[in-house]
Amino acid sequence: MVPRILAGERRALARAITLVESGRADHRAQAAALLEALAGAGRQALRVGLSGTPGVGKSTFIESFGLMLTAQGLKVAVLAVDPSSARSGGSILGDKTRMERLSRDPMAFIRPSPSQAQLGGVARRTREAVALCEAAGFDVVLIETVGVGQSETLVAEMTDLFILLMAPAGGDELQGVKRGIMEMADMILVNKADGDLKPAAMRTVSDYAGALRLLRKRPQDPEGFPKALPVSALEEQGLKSAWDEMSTLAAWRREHGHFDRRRAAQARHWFESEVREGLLARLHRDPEIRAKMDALGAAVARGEAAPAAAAAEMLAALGA
Ligand SMILES: Nc1nc2c(ncn2[C@@H]2O[C@H](COP(=O)(O)OP(=O)(O)O)[C@@H](O)[C@H]2O)c(=O)[nH]1
Ligand SMILES: [Mg+2]
Repeated sequence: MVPRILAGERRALARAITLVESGRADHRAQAAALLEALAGAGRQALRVGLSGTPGVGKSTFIESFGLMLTAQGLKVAVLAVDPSSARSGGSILGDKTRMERLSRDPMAFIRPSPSQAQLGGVARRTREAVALCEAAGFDVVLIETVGVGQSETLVAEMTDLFILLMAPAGGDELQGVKRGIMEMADMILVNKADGDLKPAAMRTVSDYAGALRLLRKRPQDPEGFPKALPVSALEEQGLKSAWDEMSTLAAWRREHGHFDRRRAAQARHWFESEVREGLLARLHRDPEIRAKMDALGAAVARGEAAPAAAAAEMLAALGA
């Protein structure tokens, strides 16, 4: 599998992603070995996170932005983090039809999100899918997420650039964007800057530009960043400028060490959450440990053991 992935074979890549998505213990071991073997190639893509509320135009944007990139000779992979898909099951089909041209582009690879309810599992399979796409030689990996719950933080924590896609707002309201999300954004793109919506979009751009200036200056941003820019995914306007700004920002961060520092911190975070999840999995799976948990839990409930002492005994049994 390794040489075929390194050669950029899409079927091998798709199968490898299916492997990392599996929860089976033997598949986990195979996936870990595969990722280890591929890491040696040392390939790196620009990882771009894209978030925005449903209907803002994420799928339309990814299609036209992706096609603009492949036209420049760049290989583009698209992954999705969609914690709602397990419940609604609806967004995958819509995205596929909306990204029809990009999905037929030989320079592009699109992987719809699997139905998986648990956010922790989504994080792991996405991080691993990103690593697989990088090994397969993609230049840009776009990770789309719906702006709900923790999924934005999760995507921001696995990407080099985090982009917020917004719709034109009426008046001067800032669409109730949470401050935390504004602080995570490396760029705000106001979509639908076309037709009747164009004046509102331009006003919204200056509102966000103002709001971004008021936020604390971050060390990972050069002068003038983060920026707010208008785009039209539908009419394919402003996409090239948006890409130029992303490239400028990424190049500056590379030059000043922020890029590698962010990746190093992310890798460490990834490692720590793997350990945490592995320990939790043992609590749930290992029958001996489960039996001990049940016995100690019952003793605590009966008042025969103190919670802290019982927890210490449990942790000792785990070797922790
Ligand atoms: N006018 C206009 N409409 C757009 C633009 N981008 C997307 N749309 C429309 O907005 C709706 C939602 O788009 P979609 O890409 O599915 O949004 P998503 O839910 O964020 O993925 C669709 O009807 C699109 O045609 C744009 O740039 N301009
Ligand atoms: Mg969509």
